[in-house]
Amino acid sequence: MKAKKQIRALVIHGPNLNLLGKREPRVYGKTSLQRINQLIQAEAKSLNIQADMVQSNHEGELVDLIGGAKVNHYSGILINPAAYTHTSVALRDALAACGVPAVEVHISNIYGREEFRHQSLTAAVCVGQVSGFGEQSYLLGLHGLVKILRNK
Ligand code: CA2
Repeated sequence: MKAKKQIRALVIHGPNLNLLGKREPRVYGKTSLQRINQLIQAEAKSLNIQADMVQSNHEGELVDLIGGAKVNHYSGILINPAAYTHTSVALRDALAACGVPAVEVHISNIYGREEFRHQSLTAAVCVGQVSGFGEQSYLLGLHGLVKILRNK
């Protein structure tokens, strides 16, 4: 019998998420990005999958990471596009074309904030979105992504 290929998830953090835990704790909590990555890594281990984390403040670099996911043998993407959620046709096009499923996550509830955050250009080309559960949004999103990949 052929062994099942291990699921590999690429976790992408968008612009300014490197500031987590250092500024605006009332909106984004006190947890640092490093701690969030540790939590994701622990969850990935319990799900028996591999997860690699990256953060970039640069739109083009994010486009390249998304576009390279499939050739780099990732089975799916978990992404917090941060401010680019609301502005980036380039990220939307990259997600639509990348050939692997993506789940969008947000720490804050973007629908309970300023009106310009209510629109996500990227969510429609993702398989789902999790918003408003703090750092737990990443873990919930990872579970959703893995469920979709296991049912494939
Ligand atoms: O709630 C989220 O996860 C967001 O994606 C965070 C973005 C925001 O633009 C989105 O509307 C919602 C902002 C990320 C910047 O994070 C910071 C963290 C600490 C201090 C300053 C910014």
